[in-house]
Amino acid sequence: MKRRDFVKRATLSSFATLIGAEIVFGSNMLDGYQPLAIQDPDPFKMFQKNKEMVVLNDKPWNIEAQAHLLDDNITPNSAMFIRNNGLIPEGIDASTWTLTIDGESVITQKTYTLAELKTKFKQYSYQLTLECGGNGRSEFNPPAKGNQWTVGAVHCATWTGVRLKDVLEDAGIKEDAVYIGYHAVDEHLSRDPKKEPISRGAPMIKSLQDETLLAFKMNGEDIPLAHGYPLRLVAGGWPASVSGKWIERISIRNKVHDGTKMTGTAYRVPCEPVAPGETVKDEDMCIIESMPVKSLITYPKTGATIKKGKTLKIRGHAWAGELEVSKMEYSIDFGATWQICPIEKPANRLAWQHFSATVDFPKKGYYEVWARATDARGVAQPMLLPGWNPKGYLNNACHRIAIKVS
Ligand SMILES: Nc1nc2c(c(=O)[nH]1)N[C@H]1C(S)=C(S)[C@@H](COP(=O)(O)O)O[C@H]1N2
Ligand SMILES: [Mo]
Repeated sequence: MKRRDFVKRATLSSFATLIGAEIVFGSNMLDGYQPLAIQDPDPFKMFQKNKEMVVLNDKPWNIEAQAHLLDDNITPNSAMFIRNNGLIPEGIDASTWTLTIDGESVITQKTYTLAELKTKFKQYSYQLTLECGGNGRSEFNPPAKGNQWTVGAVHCATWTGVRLKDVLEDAGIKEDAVYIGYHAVDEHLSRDPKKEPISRGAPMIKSLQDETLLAFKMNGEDIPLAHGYPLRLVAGGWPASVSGKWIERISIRNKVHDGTKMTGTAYRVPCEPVAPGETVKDEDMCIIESMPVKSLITYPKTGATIKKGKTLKIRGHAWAGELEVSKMEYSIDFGATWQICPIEKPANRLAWQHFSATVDFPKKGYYEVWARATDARGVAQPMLLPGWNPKGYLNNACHRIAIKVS
């Protein structure tokens, strides 16, 4: 009963903030009623996104970037894709927020306020590539259900927080620990409080990495609400679904975490390649871990026209999950020949790397520029769609842009 009242009051005040005025008779509104003024909200204003971002779904909110919007080395909020499985929480009060560490494999269950986290543990900042496991899903055939991401479900912002490792070790990790699982406060679409929209996690080896943070800042400011304010797990290089937003509890598990979206076809792919459309048995599916090598041409925007005799500067980013990108190439002849282009070192481990090149075109006409990255183990991006899987994950095919020389 208490929580219900609280939610209602908090909702009223967040409605008022969105509308920009007090809702005078707001206490008469039935729980769940949405004032007309926000029934059709402007997502670009609400989330402070660039107007060229593409809304894929509004219930829940899923919004993606276009390649040219991701040109910055450090992605600003305005170009960061939003991926939600449930409803963005309302009325969050950071001053009363707590994080609990529990689970079968915790030595002492502990609860920390945000202030305690910030003062008790050393703070670190890392730039981290977070890509949705379903980025590129729109190209799979037979089509995969889910948000039809094209290329824009990736970002690389700077996150500041404390190491998950330091917090877990403070509570104490039993020897039988295998995995961590996160629990967040976003509501299931059904609004059934017993259901979690998502509760994923990572093996201990990833959880204890230096770069795996419990973050409270993004690009030097409070994390925007849609990206996990006031506390977010960030695990760069792995499917971004591991990076739980609005985290209130982390369980140290003595088995692989079995929360919502850890099983079945969710964020899992066939352990061995299968034919397109094939049904795959549960026990033949494996959890996605490090993301594959990939790159994006962020300048110019596809469709650009240049004058004959002029060279074209291209640039973009490349990333490879846990690995570094060691080679970057581009092709202007549909992949028949490839030119090497310089690739910078990452700002830190798990940050994307920048490439640029000056391209010459032999004559007037239509061209495509294709980009191909190779990781430190020598694995290159495929030119065409990689292995089909039931939910359309891990499409790391080469990115292409169209260019006309006139
Ligand atoms: N609590 C919570 N965390 C979440 C999600 C969610 O729905 N709820 N979505 C996950 C998925 S699938 C992705 S791809 C990333 C997206 O992060 P972003 O919205 O900050 O870009 O958040 C992850 N963390
Ligand atoms: Mo995702």
